[in-house]
Amino acid sequence: MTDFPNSQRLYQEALEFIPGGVNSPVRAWQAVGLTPRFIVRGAGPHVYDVDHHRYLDYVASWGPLILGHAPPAVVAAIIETTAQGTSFGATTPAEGELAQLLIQAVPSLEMVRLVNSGTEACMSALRLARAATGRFRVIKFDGCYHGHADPFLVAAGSGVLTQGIPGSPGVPPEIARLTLSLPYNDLDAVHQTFKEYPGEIAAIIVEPVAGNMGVVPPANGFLAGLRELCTQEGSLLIFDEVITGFRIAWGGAQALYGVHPDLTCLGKIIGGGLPVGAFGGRRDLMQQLAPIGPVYQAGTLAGNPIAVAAGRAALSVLGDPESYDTLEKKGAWLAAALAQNAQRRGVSLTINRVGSMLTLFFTAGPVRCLDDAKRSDLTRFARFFQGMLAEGVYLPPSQFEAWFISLAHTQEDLEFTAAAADRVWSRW
Ligand code: KE4
Repeated sequence: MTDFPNSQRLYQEALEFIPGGVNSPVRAWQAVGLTPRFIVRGAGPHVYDVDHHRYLDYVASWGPLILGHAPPAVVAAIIETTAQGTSFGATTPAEGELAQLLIQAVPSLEMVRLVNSGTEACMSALRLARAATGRFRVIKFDGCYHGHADPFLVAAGSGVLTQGIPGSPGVPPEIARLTLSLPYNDLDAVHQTFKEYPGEIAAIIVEPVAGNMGVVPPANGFLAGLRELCTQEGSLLIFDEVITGFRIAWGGAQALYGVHPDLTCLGKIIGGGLPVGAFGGRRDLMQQLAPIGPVYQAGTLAGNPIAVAAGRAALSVLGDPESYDTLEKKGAWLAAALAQNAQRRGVSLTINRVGSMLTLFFTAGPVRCLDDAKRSDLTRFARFFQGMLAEGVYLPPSQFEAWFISLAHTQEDLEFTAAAADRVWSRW
């Protein structure tokens, strides 16, 4: 797995035409110090690079591919739909069918609108929450990612309760300071913030299981506490379920934990690997959207027939009641085997897992928030990534991301993964 001349050549070429040679920063593999492998094919649990190496894939396109790569039902739906035309810019029967499926599955959804990405979903949900409440401040949590719209590219202020500062050049300070970024799982900080800004907070947006600082589950009572505070303060609770939606349960985190938000953002799995996002929730809120309401939101390819067909096909396979029990068993087995091998080899790590999403943090832990996650040994993480790649296992190239297990990963694949990790750690 160390010979990859074509990836090296293609990367040098790509650097000429695309910033960093990639269309999304994490794909540049900067955190692991290797040339990114150019992937040309996926099949089941595997991806193949341009130098003909095969890898067991735990990136899963950052979450969408819960069925594995190129599942036959999804491929067939895409081919069949494409033959009828690729886009009409008009409403289609399939959009309504996908909307109804999402509403039936996700407990708090009464209405839903399709968009093209998770970023659009979260950006639109926040605009709607601000319009509906007439307030403009928003609470988010350090280490949670809600796409790259300005209000979310905010670093936590110097003090826990202070206003946000731009997390990227180009984000106006006027926008950033309306965002208050607090420690994840810290309900007291949320309580204090509402006291600091009474009547000013439009919404709390939260990943109900964090995936973007690595996997960090909600502490007992955290989500219920957010729900209670929003209700009593007249603010809206937004669950960003772009990762967790249909990943950790058919109805997402809100079904698993029994806490219902006012608005939900979806993406990834609901597009079956094609660009689909969605946001939805209470009917009284969603009916404030154009064209029936004053809150503007739109999209040329929103509800695209091919993307909708891929999403519907994927969800129809995933809807088998056995799916989540199977995914839970796969996740539990792999986490236990990795933990056992790490302990045997004297490697200090913390494994956080919810269902088929997990992260190995190279720190003694526990990891309950971004500050905990940042204690991870990033050099050890990079060595582990490089070692696993050489063993034929393709992990997310960042300590602060999640591994995703699919229904295509067999028990043999999981055993291979645990054995590969053991071989890597045996050389430390
Ligand atoms: P997109 O705009 O990338 O479709 O979705 C943004 C988004 C929103 N909310 C959550 C919880 C998310 O995880 C994401 C996107 N996730 C990242 C990685 N965890 C996508 C990978 C990338 O940026 O290339």
